[in-house]
Amino acid sequence: MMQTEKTFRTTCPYCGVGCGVLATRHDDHSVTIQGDPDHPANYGRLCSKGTALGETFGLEERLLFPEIEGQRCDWERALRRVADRFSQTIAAHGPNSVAFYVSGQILTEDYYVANKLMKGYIGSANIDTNSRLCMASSVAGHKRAFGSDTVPGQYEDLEHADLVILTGSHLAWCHPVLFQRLLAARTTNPALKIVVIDPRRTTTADIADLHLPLAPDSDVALFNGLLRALAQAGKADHSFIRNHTEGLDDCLAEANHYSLDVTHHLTGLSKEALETFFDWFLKTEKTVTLYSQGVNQSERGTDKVNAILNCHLFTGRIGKLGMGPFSATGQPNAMGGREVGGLANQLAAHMELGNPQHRRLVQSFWQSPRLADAPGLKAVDLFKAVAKGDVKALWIMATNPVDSLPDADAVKAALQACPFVVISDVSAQTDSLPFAHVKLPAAAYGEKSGTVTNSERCISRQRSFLPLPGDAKPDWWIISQVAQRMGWKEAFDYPDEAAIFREHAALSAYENHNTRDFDIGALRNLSRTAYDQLAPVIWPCPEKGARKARFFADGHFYTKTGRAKFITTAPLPSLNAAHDPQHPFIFNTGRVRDHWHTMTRTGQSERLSGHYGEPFLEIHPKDAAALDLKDASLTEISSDYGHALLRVLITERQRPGSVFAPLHWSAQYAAQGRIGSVIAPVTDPFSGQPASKMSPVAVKAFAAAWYGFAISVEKPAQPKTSYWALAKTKGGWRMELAEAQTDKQKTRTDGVSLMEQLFGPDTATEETLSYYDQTAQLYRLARFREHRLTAALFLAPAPVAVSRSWACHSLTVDCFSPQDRLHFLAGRPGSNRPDPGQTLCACFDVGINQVLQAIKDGHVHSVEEIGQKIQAGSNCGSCRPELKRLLDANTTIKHLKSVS
Ligand SMILES: Nc1nc2c(c(=O)[nH]1)N[C@H]1C(S)=C(S)[C@@H](COP(=O)(O)OP(=O)(O)OC[C@H]3O[C@@H](n4cnc5c(=O)[nH]c(N)nc54)[C@H](O)[C@@H]3O)O[C@H]1N2
Ligand SMILES: Nc1nc2c(c(=O)[nH]1)N[C@H]1C(S)=C(S)[C@@H](COP(=O)(O)OP(=O)(O)OC[C@H]3O[C@@H](n4cnc5c(=O)[nH]c(N)nc54)[C@H](O)[C@@H]3O)O[C@H]1N2
Ligand code: SF4
Ligand SMILES: [Mo]
Repeated sequence: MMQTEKTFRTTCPYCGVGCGVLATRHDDHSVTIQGDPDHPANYGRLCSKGTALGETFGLEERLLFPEIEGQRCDWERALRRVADRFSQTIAAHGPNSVAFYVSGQILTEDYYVANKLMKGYIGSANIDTNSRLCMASSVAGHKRAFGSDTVPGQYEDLEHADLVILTGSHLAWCHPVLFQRLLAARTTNPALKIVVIDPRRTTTADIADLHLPLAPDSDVALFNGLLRALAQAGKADHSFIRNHTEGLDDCLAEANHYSLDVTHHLTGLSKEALETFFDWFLKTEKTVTLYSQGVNQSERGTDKVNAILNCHLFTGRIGKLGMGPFSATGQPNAMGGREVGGLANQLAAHMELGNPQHRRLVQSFWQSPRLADAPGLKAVDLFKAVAKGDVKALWIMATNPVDSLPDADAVKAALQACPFVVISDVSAQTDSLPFAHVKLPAAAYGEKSGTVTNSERCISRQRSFLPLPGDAKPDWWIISQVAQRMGWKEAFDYPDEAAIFREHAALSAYENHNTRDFDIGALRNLSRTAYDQLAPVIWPCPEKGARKARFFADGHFYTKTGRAKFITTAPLPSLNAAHDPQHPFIFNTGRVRDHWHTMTRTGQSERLSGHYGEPFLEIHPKDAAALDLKDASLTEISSDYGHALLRVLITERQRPGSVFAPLHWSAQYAAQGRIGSVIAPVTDPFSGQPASKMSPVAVKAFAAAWYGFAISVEKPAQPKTSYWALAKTKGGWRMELAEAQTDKQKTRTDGVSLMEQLFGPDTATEETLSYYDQTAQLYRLARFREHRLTAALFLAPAPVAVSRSWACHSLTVDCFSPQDRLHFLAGRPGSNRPDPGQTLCACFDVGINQVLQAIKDGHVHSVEEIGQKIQAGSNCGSCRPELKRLLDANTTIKHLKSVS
């Protein structure tokens, strides 16, 4: 057979680290993924999500054909319908009656044409993006201080710093390769200190020299306190402040209120901890402050950003190697979206909607019939306008607002009421799609081609290495075709994505003359071949003149005066959840290591579904005890907006009074796991970014009549029970279940009927065995086909106590002997099938019990040795903090035992 195996150089589609990937397509259509050793973001490293990319290329869940009102149709009809309905709506109600809601997960070329169509041709700025939920506060903070949305930092700064402050960032899980670079830097430079500022003790905090578990949303007070301490210690960089900044006096006057006592009082941090933090910052020139959603997603997110920037400006620690503020972006193309001006209050190429000169320039470059002249609606307001009927036609691309926006049930209702909704997605199964009048199948990662920009402003190519399946088409093509059918043929007649990129690059340079930070003029004439071969490049890269090595090193900023601005930041009056007796807990939300947002892709990977199999709520032991919540039971959280049903995870990592849940579980994977419905639609006044980390909620125990656990080879149907959560596992699927307490007793027939609800009636070739323990009320059913297990269901009055990993593993066993069947029904692993335990290392599929066994056997004494002996932690490294914790806990116990 002819060998057609081929390796493609591309970029990871998940987080903003933007790692280079080598994708090798094999003759059997499988794809293997490796880190690209030559990419400057990762130099060959990948994390668990990147490593498992090969498991997400299946077509089972893909949206492959356009649909109108649920009926498959050809592209011409679908495009025509979208174009006609948008044109008619605009003709009848004006340009602001339509809107696009797009995403940091489309490519720069897609984003550029969407923004051009809305702002330059439709003539409205009603295009906003999920970046509003993500980076908007950083954008607003940068603009206030620098006059431009410039991220001055670069990854290599982490390697040259002596102090790295991670605030509102769970780097180990959310930017794992950057985290690895940081750990490697500490190995080379043992003097490097790491401070983690996060109300939760995360696994990122485990590696910190100092963890500051501040009170939620008290960051402004903390950094104001730091600014005061810097001033008092005489740490001002006077020449930098005098020559390159303004506004310090007012800013300092405010900061001076934050004495150690006041800061201690507001942040809840001990004075010793504060003094240590201040002291390290005072003494360390090479300091990087890296921040993410704990900073941005807040009612005072923009002020938090500026409070950080103030401290760096004050000390002149900006624009130089090994120092500076650094906002770590979330999505793979969050930065590209900012470059094309994808937010409702921006114009293209880092130009301003509010600047008439910029508007003239963009319009003359586009030669467009009109140009939006006022900011459009920001995400939360956009959906409110949809609900009110002001926006009558909405096109959603590459984002799932029914899950990810706050007050998500209101978003559902808005979409339900909207006369015309178009959704472009790669998945046929998202929570938003049922509301679409027209569904458009987009090309997915691996099929699409274009560019993305990562957190350090590095533009990299995503290259296609898989054929387009079904009728799927790239997003830029879909948007351009609609634009052409709306009457703008010439302006959107792009032969390919390279042509769009050239136009984007040319606009960035157009009459720029170093007045705008974003300039990639050197790339404006790339041929198709040069575009295809484009190596990763960090902007700016102007066509003429020297390329700036670093922004702000020369003291030049993009404000009117050319000076950076100190911004006076005072905490807003607090939302103060603790004072709402109906909702006494603060609800903090975020991410887990192995899932990506609403799980449309990572949910398909068995390896990535092993770390956490269901939605959960972290709660402090004291709070759990007061509420009579037992570990592994279920809990209901509720707010004025909605409620969710989650598994209880009791942990001291959580602050008393706060609870935490991940945002990932959609209605595709859990009955009531959509936590977006619980979040209050409170936004930052400057950025419009929702405060997704701080909603007041009530927490109570869920009274269950019974709990269940099921596994199956085929995907089970969604049952009608109060609780269920579905996850992929090796050989099939697993599901957790529970039903609310009723008067009805659990009976045998309930088990059989639930089994049938989930898996259908058993076929002639299948045999169902059951086991019933009347006293303990345990009920177990298992279905076999020949020697293999096809499905099983365990029911009990308390959370089902069988090992999940062992049960799941049974799906892959070739030969079930009669004795194995009995063992299985008894819920116990046979001695020939040890239980690996919960997945700890997703890269090599190593379970917690395997690690514990290796420790117990005395084979391993360090994280490195665990890697050498059983591979865990030796690839992406994001489980290393968890390995270290296991090692510490278990070697200490052993040591104590041997002493006693
Ligand atoms: N595994 C994984 N990685 C991802 C993603 C994913 O879905 N999964 N998504 C990507 C995207 S789009 C984004 S935006 C990034 C997000 O990356 P991060 O911002 O690092 O992740 P989060 O978990 O949202 O939140 C970070 C931390 O902020 C803390 N926090 C909450 N409130 C406060 C506060 O008041 N002050 C401070 N200082 N901290 C607080 C939370 O406890 C949490 O640990 O991750 C990216 N990477
Ligand atoms: N409570 C709470 N809510 C949050 C957050 C939080 O921390 N807490 N974080 C917020 C943040 S930072 C973010 S970034 C958002 C993320 O939230 P979303 O953007 O809603 O989440 P995703 O699951 O990434 O949605 C992307 C969708 O695009 C589809 N898709 C993937 N690739 C393509 C493509 O190439 N083209 C098209 N057309 N579709 C594609 C996927 O199948 C999926 O349906 O969530 C926000 N919401
Ligand atoms: S850190 Fe992981 S998810 Fe982020 S880009 Fe790199 S491989 Fe992808
Ligand atoms: Mo994000």
